[in-house]
This record gives sequence, C-alpha cells and structure tokens, in this order.
Amino acid sequence: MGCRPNVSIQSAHTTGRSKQFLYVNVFFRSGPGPAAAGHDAEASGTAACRVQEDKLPRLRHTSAALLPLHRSPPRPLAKLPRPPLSSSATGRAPSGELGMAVLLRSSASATTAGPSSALLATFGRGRLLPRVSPPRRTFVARASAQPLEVCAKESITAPGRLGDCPFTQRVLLTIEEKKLPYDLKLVDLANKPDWLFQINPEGKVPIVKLEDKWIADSDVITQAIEEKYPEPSLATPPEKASIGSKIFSTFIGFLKSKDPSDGTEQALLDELASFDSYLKENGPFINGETISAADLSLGPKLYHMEISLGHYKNWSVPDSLAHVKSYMKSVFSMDSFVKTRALTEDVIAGWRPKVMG
Ligand SMILES: N[C@@H](CCC(=O)N[C@@H](CS)C(=O)NCC(=O)O)C(=O)O
Repeated sequence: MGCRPNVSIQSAHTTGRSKQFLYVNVFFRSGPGPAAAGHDAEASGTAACRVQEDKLPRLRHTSAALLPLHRSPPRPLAKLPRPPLSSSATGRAPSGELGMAVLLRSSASATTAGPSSALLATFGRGRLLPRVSPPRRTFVARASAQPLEVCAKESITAPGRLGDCPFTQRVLLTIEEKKLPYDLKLVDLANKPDWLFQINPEGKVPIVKLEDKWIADSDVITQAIEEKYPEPSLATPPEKASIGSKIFSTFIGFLKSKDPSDGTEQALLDELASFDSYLKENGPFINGETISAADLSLGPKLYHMEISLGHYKNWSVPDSLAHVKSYMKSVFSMDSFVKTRALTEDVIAGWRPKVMG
C-alpha cells in the first residue's frame, strides 16, 4: 500500500526545458489498485513533471524517471463559467476519469518554450515517484493540456447527464482516444440558451472550442482535432472513409417507415450485408487492425440503430451478418465508448418523434 499508486501514463507532452530538465505534462490513469494519496482508487488526471533530458528515451518504457512537480487532484467537472457557458453541469461517468487542468511551474525557460506535440508519446504502465511539494514560486503558465470545452446534448431523461447525440459521441470518442482532457457543457436542446446561437447560429451541438474558436459540426471538429493533435493518429485513409456511411440514413428510413413492404428494411439489410462483406475481407475495423475516425463516426450510429430498432420494431441485426455483429460488440465495449454512450432511455426517447411523426 502506501502512497505510491500504480499509474498508467497515457500520454506526455513536453512543455518546456531548462539546463538540466525537460518539463513534461503527463496525463495519467491510476488504479485499480492502491489508491494514490488523496485520489480515488481509479482516477485520472494530469501532472506536471520534470525529467532529465538524457533519461527521455527511458520514458518510452517506464515513467520511473518522472518527478512530479504538481499533480492535480481528480475533480468533478466544473459548472460552466459565465455566459455564454453558464448553465450546465457535467453528466460524466462517475469513474473520476474527468478532464483536468494543471498549472505549470514558472521558470524562464519553461515558460518560453511552447508545447511540443512532436514529443507526444504514449507510454506503458509505470509508476510516478512520490509526490514532491509543489514549489512555492508562482504558477503562471497554463498547462498545454488545458481541457477542451465541448458543448453536448443533455439527457432528457436524466438531467445533468450526457444526452443521446451520436455526433457528439463521435467527437467525445475522438477526444477520448487521443487522451485529451475536456470539460462538458451540457445543453438542454428543448430550451436552447441564447449563448448557443452566439457560438453556433444553427443552434446545434456538438460544438468544441479549439484555439479560442468555437467549431461546430462533428466532421469539422474531428478533422480539426486530428490536425491539432495528430498522435495517436485516427486518420482513416480517404478510400475507406465512406465505408458504412449509408447505414445511418437507411436505418432512419426503416425506423420511420410504417409500411412493412416498402423496401426500407431490405435497403438497410443490403447496406449491412455490404459492410459485413467488407469487414470479412478487411476487418476487424474499417481500417483493418486499428480503430480509426470512420469507426468512431459509425459506432454511435450503429448503437442508436440497435437500441431504437430493437425497441420500436423488435428488430436486430441478423445472425448471418456475423462480422457486423462482432464489429458492434467490439466497438460498443471500448472503454471510450462505454464512457461516452447515451442512456438507452434517451436513445429511445430521442427517436420517438421520428417514429411517431
Ligand atoms: N451535422 C451535424 C449534426 C449535428 C446535430 O444534428 N445535432 C443535433 C443533436 S444530435 C442537434 O443539435 N439538434 C438540435 C436542433 O436540430 O435543433 C454534426 O455532424 O455535428
């Protein structure tokens, strides 16, 4: 036991350097295992650390050389600041895996050097050395890993929780897979606040603040995130980017249909069968062995399809489409997916107007 937690370093980001040290901002997850001092058994956060430059190569294998200067305790995501972001709280999962902010040590060299995404690296499981007291000098520089602000639909069945928007989930999956910290701003889409239209005249979510600019539309947002945070790459090769892209519209056609013989079910089955053949040859994911942006877009749509067609039409993907079934199972069980998925009741309630209309 003691206060040396098992910590898995998810990513590290060089933020500055002095004569002797590189200053590194790490994003860590701890536990399950002995709880870190003041931390829950399973938690995540950011820590500003320093490391001797000649030890840097070792970091690829262990985080033992990291000397924490400051570790931010897990905290629930804050309520929104003033308008335009004043009216929501987070609905994040209760695991403590929340966006964190950390202040970096002030030092002439550390503050002049900008964040270097070139040194962004993913490390294996390691340990943080015991915490040293934060220096008493003023902390002035905001960490490069400042949480992204993400406006998302609020649950209609459980206010305060994340709602049922597949486009928002796609964005959150992208952020999660890139291990970026973020703060959620939940928006009640039934009572849209004025500030929503100020940052997106269309009044839609998701919206993400990137480099002080609000960006709307999941296509644009995920592309911008990929460009700003290229590691780990989630890029889908262009020739594969539209695989499975007709499934969502054909699913909606079938869901809305009131005539069992209008061909909408068959249209969906055809799209799913074509996707099944593709996966059989090229899977298990759209880009082969690794998950990529196209999966993060399609996964939430398949999730909505499964829940809503199951509920409203007692329909499920046929067993004959085994590759699609196994694809759905794999994507739906990813940690990032479980963490960002909508409540079943919200998905059902969200599609009701389409079914009734
Ligand atoms: N093309 C947009 C679609 C976004 C979208 O339709 N969002 C829905 C929630 S899932 C929304 O904000 N609806 C509010 C409205 O239409 O008034 C994207 O990919 O982000």
